[in-house]
Amino acid sequence: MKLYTYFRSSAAYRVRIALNLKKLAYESMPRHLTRGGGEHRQPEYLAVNPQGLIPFLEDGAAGIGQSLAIIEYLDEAYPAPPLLPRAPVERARVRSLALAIACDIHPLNNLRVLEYLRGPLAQDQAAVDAWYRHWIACGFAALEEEAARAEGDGRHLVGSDVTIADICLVPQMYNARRLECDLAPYPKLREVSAHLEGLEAFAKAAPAAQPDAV
Ligand SMILES: N[C@@H](CCC(=O)N[C@@H](CS)C(=O)NCC(=O)O)C(=O)O
Repeated sequence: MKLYTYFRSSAAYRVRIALNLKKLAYESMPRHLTRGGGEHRQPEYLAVNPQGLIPFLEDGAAGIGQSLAIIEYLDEAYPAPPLLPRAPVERARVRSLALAIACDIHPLNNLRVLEYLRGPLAQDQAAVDAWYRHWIACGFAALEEEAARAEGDGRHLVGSDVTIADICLVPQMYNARRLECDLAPYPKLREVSAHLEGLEAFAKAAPAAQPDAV
């Protein structure tokens, strides 16, 4: 298996966690997101992934983009350990929390969005940082409330096993800390993330542990 990745990409971080949880070996194919205008924008990478985003997984002849599609593929093709609960309501709850992060928080703070704010919209760095923190705060406030209702055990967002919701949470917490967001209002999210970050599969997937970390 080959994973096109970038050490700081939180979407790739999700996939690295899933691969590690399932103990799947993979070759890391780093593509730097800012060097030379972004290696993910080069024709060579666009030929691999026309969406021009990181991550992208190759498993034999199959190529898959979009982190949640990749993770669900891995969960179906390599079922142990499962990353979704069995009960339909719990599966939906896990997906709802994962999507709240992957669709409603992360895209607003993606590199190309921040570049558009800085470039065509002529916003200074202070305004861009305020934008970033605003969308984290909006998303995390809802997630903290949801975490209280999701009946997690305090170490996982839902239930007592690692799920795709947890896999999305930890990289988003990493982003929030990197941008010095105030995390004091989210004790549940902090508690769950602190536990998960101590697990080997999460620690090995962390940005600082990647071969392309600079
Ligand atoms: N929804 C996509 C998001 C992928 C994505 O946006 N990746 C970021 C890195 S975390 C990226 O490639 N950004 C490049 C850019 O914004 O130019 C997924 O979950 O895989």
